[in-house]
Amino acid sequence: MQLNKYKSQNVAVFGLGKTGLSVINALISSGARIYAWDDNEGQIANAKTICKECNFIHPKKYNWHEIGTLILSPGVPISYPMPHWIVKLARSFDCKIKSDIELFLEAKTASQKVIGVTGTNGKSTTTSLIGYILKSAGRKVAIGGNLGLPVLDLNRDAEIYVIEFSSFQLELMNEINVDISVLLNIAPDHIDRHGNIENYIAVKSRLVEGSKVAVIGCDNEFTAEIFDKFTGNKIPVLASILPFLSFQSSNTGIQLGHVSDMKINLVSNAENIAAAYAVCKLLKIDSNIIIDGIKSFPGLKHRNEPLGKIENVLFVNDSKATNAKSSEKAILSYKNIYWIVGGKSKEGGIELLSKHFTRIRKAFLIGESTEAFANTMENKVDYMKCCNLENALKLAFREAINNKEKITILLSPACASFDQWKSFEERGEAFCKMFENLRNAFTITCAV
Ligand code: UMA
Repeated sequence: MQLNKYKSQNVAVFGLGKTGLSVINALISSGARIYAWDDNEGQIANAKTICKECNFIHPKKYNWHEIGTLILSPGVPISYPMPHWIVKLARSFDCKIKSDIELFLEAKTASQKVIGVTGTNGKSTTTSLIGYILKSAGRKVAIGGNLGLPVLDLNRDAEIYVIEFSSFQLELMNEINVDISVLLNIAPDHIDRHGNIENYIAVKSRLVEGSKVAVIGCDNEFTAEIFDKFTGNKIPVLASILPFLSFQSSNTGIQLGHVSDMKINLVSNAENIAAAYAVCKLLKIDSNIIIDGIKSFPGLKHRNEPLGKIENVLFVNDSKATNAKSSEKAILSYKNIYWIVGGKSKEGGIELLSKHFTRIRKAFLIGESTEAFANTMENKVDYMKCCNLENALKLAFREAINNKEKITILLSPACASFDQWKSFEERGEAFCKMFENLRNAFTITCAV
């Protein structure tokens, strides 16, 4: 992306992860002068090797009167629990604070459309599904944002951009202007960053308010309320009527046929599918192309991802389920579940899942949340404390293989991974590897 507005301007960039590096790259090639910093020395050292033209100087030494804008990374807190020191410093000099997505929105042409997707759960899948369908319809599309590729790294020639917005990114933005917004659902998440659920809801609503038309999931009490209050163009999507997904604006409904026609799980993806359908209809994509796209979409890794079977036992990797609401979707997709659960718990723990405990044959508890989750399960569901994922998988498999019934071993932690892993991806990859090893060992044992 060319950021011509910043040619010959002095711009400060704070945070030198994926976002910061993409911002520097775009600004340097647009002729801006960059002053860059990070709290982590290793990140500065890394950035120095990548970007020779940048000034790596501590912000306290900047001549702030000459710096027009500070570009902040989404991981740097702007308000809660308290504004980061760089935020206070920039504000004391009336320096404008912006996000990479604002730079992107300023630079794109008027004919390039932007679809913004947010919500607590399902936003990466919905973003990817919309992109997948649009691509299959022959549209020049680019997808990115919170799901991985920073927006300024996206192909500049796309006709449509599908961007996943996190609450961190939305909080940073002064102005939001997208063609279509998608708000899927809201459940308590990132409360340590936003202070309380009300602030989190307010931040998520900003995408809806900054769009020409909003597609809003109405199965959820928080988002249904946002739908009711929003006075702009809006389309409700209801995923609760299965297998017919109601698309109320046209009152037509879409029929997806039998669940086995699809690669992704219909139960856990109903809302994502309904929202993607609504967006693609708004973009005037033919219904048959949309439905073919939905059916052939392979899904994303770590999201209710079936890995394979060993005898009567199905293994499912849902490592992305970092809160209870997200795990609920996977739990509702199977019966006879051996549930591997736990990690760094979110507010409320797994209390809201108690009503589904009848689907759980046994829980295998891992991580920091073990004692708290054992208390929630006491006298309600059989459980075993396993300490870590490797033990849990071995113990679950040993019991499941001796059972004649069909069993699903489901890793759906309902927790963040940071107590034992670097990320949910690392946790999911480890689970996939353990499954492969188990399958190989099992095949060899059977062959002998
Ligand atoms: N940093 C500081 N001081 C701080 C906080 C961070 O100096 O107080 C520095 C770190 O040392 C590091 C850099 O800031 O060098 C990291 O910036 P960042 O946390 O904003 O991370 P990026 O690498 O830029 O990745 C971000 C998103 N990360 C976060 O929002 C935390 C990525 O989302 C996103 O994929 C990427 O931009 C591209 O858009 C990840 C995420 O975990 C997947 N998102 C959360 C979620 O999905 O729940 C919101």
